[in-house]
Amino acid sequence: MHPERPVELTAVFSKVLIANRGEIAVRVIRACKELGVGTVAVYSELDRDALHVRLADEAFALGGQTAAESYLNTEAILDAITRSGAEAVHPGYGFFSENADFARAINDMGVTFIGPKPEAIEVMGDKISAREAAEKVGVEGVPGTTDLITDPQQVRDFGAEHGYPIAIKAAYGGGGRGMKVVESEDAIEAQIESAQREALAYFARDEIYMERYLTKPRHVEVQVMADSHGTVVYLGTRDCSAQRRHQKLIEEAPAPGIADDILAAMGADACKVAVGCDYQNAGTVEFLYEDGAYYYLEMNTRLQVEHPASELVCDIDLVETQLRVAAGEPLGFTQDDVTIRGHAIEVRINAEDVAGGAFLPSPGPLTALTPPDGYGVRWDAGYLAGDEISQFYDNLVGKLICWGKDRDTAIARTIRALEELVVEGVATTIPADLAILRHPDFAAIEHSTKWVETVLDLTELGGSAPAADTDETEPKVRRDVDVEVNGKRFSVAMWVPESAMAAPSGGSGARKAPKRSSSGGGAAAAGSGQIAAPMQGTVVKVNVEVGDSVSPGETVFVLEAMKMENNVESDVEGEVAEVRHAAGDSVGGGDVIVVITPAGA
Ligand code: MV4
Repeated sequence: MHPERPVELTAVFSKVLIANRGEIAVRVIRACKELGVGTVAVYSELDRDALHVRLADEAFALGGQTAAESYLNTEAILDAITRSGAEAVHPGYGFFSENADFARAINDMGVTFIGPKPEAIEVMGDKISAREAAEKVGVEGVPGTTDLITDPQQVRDFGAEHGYPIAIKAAYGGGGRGMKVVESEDAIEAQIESAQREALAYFARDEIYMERYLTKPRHVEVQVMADSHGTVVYLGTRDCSAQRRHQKLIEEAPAPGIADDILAAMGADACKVAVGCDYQNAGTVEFLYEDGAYYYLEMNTRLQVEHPASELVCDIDLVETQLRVAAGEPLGFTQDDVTIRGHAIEVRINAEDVAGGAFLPSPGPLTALTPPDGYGVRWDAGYLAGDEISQFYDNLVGKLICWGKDRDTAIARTIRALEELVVEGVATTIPADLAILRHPDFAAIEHSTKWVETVLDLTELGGSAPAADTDETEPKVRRDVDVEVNGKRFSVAMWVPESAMAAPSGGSGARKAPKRSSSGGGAAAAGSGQIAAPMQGTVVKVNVEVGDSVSPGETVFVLEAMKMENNVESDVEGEVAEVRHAAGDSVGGGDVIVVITPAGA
């Protein structure tokens, strides 16, 4: 769909530096190559041989292993830009993509930041000014206030007027951290305290504000694109409601089951917000959608992970367009030229072990990786077979994006392609992805942002092939299995690699494993009063003292783990006999924190 635009054979830039790694660096490098643009990769010590480095024309070492030492090392990246002579920098997503200071530093060097102006990044950088920017152009958020909460009375007053539940959010937060739900008046103080503590821990600022809490919203977002000549368009919508703990699992475009006039109004509102902050380049305006109404949430001032879903239904290469508008080209089309055709589904394949619904990181070598193909199938990955997923970075292995003439076709195709995809050496989220795609609620669009965590049962999931390891040096363990021969049962002994005992090995796909407790190794059985940490983490607060009476379901301590605060509850009625850990202690999964003597024991 590029009407009247002649194919531009002149390179938009002579050379672009990609300040990122993995899948998105590869995506940008490919787009540059197609435009005849030279590519410069940067890499950490661990990424010396990574795919993005292999594909780029040139590569500069940043040194370091962790993200902070490498891809977030401003000085090293600015130095690579200077030394490479790159004319422009693409930040990808994450890392420096939404850092106004970084964008400004690049612009000050006379180099183009492929993204919005620093001022737009700043306005959208905190939720309160982002909300005010939208209100200024008449786009409404969830009913609430942009005033900071300084007194619990403000929340009481808001509750009296709008009712409960109320969401308390971190003003300078993101990714759902620092958001707490107040179900009733008596929980106000505790939730304020908890929201502030989480906000302070993650964002080093504890300002909070409030909104009405929507109990079953869908996450619907609008892709926008703006050139430097005042043209702003939206390139359809996406639904990203299939998520767990703020990690998106599956995204689709367009947002399904929402009337066309509502989607069009949302698109128009997204463009208004973009115009209001003098936006340029690609951006995403997020909304919550519930019961036919939508509410502005925030704007992400970067290209997003899920951008390919929009590309497939709009037939527009978003990265190519980013490069062109950053180089000053006009968009060359208007809103009327944008049409949505069919349906696209993107599945994120992360190196995580979903067994028992745990989603534990599973770094390691990709001993095998065979992507699917066929009609309507796209595979965007940062790795090839033989590459390694490092524990130090995001563990996204790749994204499978499937197009279909309608949503049902796209779902069927995505399932088919996922069943073909072979990933070995690391566990992946494929079993969870399949569970979502095969679920009737997903087919019927009856899911919400809460659905994966509250409705979908992942506890029966097995792992997905941590290793098809036949390494003879690996210790073997004896395992007795029952077999049936001619209708008769025999128990036979097998010697299998130790790693195969941790999770079933073999190909990808959903696989049944013995039901596992999600509370991790060594955790106490229900009702014992031995209240353990469900996973490795840091105790942020212990709510009880020796001698206290507790009832089942009462929060006895708060554990910060996997970037979230988790309330750990008593499983019995009884009296606290021991408190083994205090706030600040690092604890392992299964460590008993509080011992409760059950009543009557
Ligand atoms: C909400 C909400 C319900 N009501 N605000 C979480 C992340 C942050 N960006 C906004 N979030 C939410 N804000 C009100 N007033 C529910 C969520 C929410 C959510 C939003 C989008 C995607 C996934 C989510 C998962 C849980 C909660």
